[in-house]
Amino acid sequence: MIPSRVDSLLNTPERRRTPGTFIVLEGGEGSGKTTQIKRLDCWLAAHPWFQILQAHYPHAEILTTREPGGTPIGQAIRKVLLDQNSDEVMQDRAELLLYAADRAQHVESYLRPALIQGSIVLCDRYTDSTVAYQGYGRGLDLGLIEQLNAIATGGLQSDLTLWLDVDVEIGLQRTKQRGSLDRLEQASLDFHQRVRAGFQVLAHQYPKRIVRIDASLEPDQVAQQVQTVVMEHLQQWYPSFSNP
Ligand code: T5A
Repeated sequence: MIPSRVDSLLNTPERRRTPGTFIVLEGGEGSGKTTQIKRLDCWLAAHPWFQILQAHYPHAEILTTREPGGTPIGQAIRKVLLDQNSDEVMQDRAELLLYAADRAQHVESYLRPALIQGSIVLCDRYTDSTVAYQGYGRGLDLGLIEQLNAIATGGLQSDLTLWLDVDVEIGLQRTKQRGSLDRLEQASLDFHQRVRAGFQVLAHQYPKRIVRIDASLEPDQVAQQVQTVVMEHLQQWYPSFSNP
C-alpha cells in the first residue's frame, strides 16, 4: 500500500532533527499526570545524567508544559474549552478544532524551539488525548483526527508517551475530592470509559512509543515506574551518556 501524505507526515523521524527529548504524559481524568510531571521534573533535574546533557547542550533545560494551555493564546482557548458555566453547548467539531488550534500554537511557538535547543520537554497531554477524547469519547472520525493532528503538529511526535492508566471511577473520584469539575470532567461515565478504551487501543497500536503505567498505585510507586521507563529510554537515545 502506498503511504498517504498523513502517514508520511506522522512517520517523519522528527526527533532526529532536534537534539531535545519530548516526553508526554497521558491518561484519563485524575490519573495523576500533573502530580507525576512535577516529580519527574525534580528527579531529572537532580540526576547526574542531566549535568552531562547540559555539558553537550548548554541551553538545554527541563521544561514542563500542558495541553490545552501551554501558551498565552492556548490559555485563552483552554478557558473556552473547560468552562463549565457557559450557557452555549459546544459542538463536538468546534471542540476538536479548538484543541487543534491550541496544539498548532503550542508546537510552533514553544515545543519545537525548546526541542531544537536540546531541552527535555515534559508535556501533560498531546495528540493521543485528541484521539481518545474526541475520537473514542465523542465518536468523531478517527481519520479526520489523524489528519488534523498531523496538520497541528507539523509531524512532531512524542519520543515517549507514558499512559497513566487507572480505573475511570477511581480517577473521577480523585478529581471530585479536589473540588468543582470542569466541562469535560462532567461528561458521563460511559464517555470516560470510551476514552480509556481509546488509550488502550493506542497503546496496543504503538507499543514502542506508548508505555502503560499502573496509576492505581500510591504516588511514590507510580513515580518509581515512571523513572524506570524514562531512564531506560534516555539510555537508548543517548548511549554515550550511559552510566554517568
Ligand atoms: N482534552 C485534552 C481533550 O478532550 N482533548 C485533547 O486533545 C486534550 C489535549 C484538560 C481536559 O481536556 C481534555 C482532557 C481533559 O478533560 P485538565 O484540567 O488539564 O483538562 O485535566 P487533566 O489533564 O485531566 O488534569 P487533572 O488535574 O484533572 O488530572 P491529572 O493531572 O491526571 O491528576 P492530578 O495529578 O492533578 O491528580 C488529581 C488528584 O488526584 C490525586 C492528586 O493529589 C489530586 O488531588 N492523586 C492521587 N491520589 C491517589 N493516588 C495517586 N497515585 C494519585 N495521584 C494523584
